[in-house]
This record gives sequence, C-alpha cells and structure tokens, in this order.
Amino acid sequence: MAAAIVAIAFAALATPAVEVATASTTAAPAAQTIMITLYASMANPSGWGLGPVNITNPGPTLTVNQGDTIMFHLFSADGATHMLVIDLDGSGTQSSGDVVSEPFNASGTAFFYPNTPGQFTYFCGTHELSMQWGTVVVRSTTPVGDNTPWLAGGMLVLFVAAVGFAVYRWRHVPVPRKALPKGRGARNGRNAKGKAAARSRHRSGH
Ligand SMILES: [Cu+2]
Repeated sequence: MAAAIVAIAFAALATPAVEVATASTTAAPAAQTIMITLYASMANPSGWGLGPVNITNPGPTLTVNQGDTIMFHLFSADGATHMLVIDLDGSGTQSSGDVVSEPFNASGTAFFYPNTPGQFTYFCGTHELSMQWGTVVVRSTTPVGDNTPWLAGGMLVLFVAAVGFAVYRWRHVPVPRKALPKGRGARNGRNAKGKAAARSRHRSGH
C-alpha cells in the first residue's frame, strides 16, 4: 500500500511540471522598441504618411504590440505646425489621457507605451481631426487561455485527495482473514471466547 501511495504521489507531481513547460511556449514576446516615421501635412494632400510623398487621409493604419515602446519620428511635410495626438480615451479631442507630441513645424518626437489592446484614432492636435487622422491597432501580447495556475491547483487538489483516499483505505479496509498468518485468527477467536467465558463465570459467581 505504501508503494501505491508513493506511485500516486509521483504521478500527481509529475503532471504539473509537464503543463508548466507547455504553457511557457505561449509566454508573451519580449518587449521591443519600435520606431515609426510619420509625415504630417495640412496642404493638399492632407493627412499622414510613412513618407513625404505618400500622405493620405486617413493615414496609414499603425499596428503595434502591447508592451512595446513606440518612438515616433515626426516630420512636417508642408512646413505647417502639426501635433500628433493618439486618442487613447476615445474622447475625439486632445485630453490628458492621450499621447501628445510637442508641436512641430520641422521635426519632433513622441513616445507611446501601449498597455491596452484595441483600436485608437490618431490625429493632428493643431488641425481638424477629419483632415488628418488614422488608426492605431494595439495587438494583445497576453497569452490567451493561460490556465497554468488552475491546472497546478487542480493537480494539487487531486494529489491531496488521492493520498487521503489511499490513507483512508489503508486504515479502514479490514485485512482478509486468509491473509493473516495461519492459525492466528483462530487463536485470537479462542482467546476472546475464553475471556468472555471468564467474565461470565465471574458475574455468575455472585
Ligand atoms: Cu496638422
């Protein structure tokens, strides 16, 4: 029985280790610093572009990964003063929760630390949103369905239950009489009868 308990214990302990190893292959990718160059123009064609000659409105869709650091290199393609705003709070206007660059009429920079997956609008803070806007897509890098803690917890519960059941069986299931050494059960029975008879004699003697 002890060997069976040890076997159950090893089986229960070995399984979570395998699950953890599997889960690690879906871990989030290492964060990177990504540089994006954007050209802004109010003069026709207005909008945003990855270069000075491909400016469109809406501008290019910018896809970034959650957890990365995005460094924008910003240029004015028409000499006008522009400002990059990423509308993180979805208000449609420049507000304190947004990414906002310094105004630039030649070049500038802005940093974006995307934490929340989703789609966001970027636009120019000094011109109308409708004339200079585009979309930023933040991709989630959080592993989907990472249930390692639940698996480990579940295996621990199973392990405790298995050991508890084994111990319960070990202590409560009577050993079959055939398994006892020959003659021992009969001798015990005889002794018990003898004691009972002695008690009976003792009581009847009064
Ligand atoms: Cu502008």
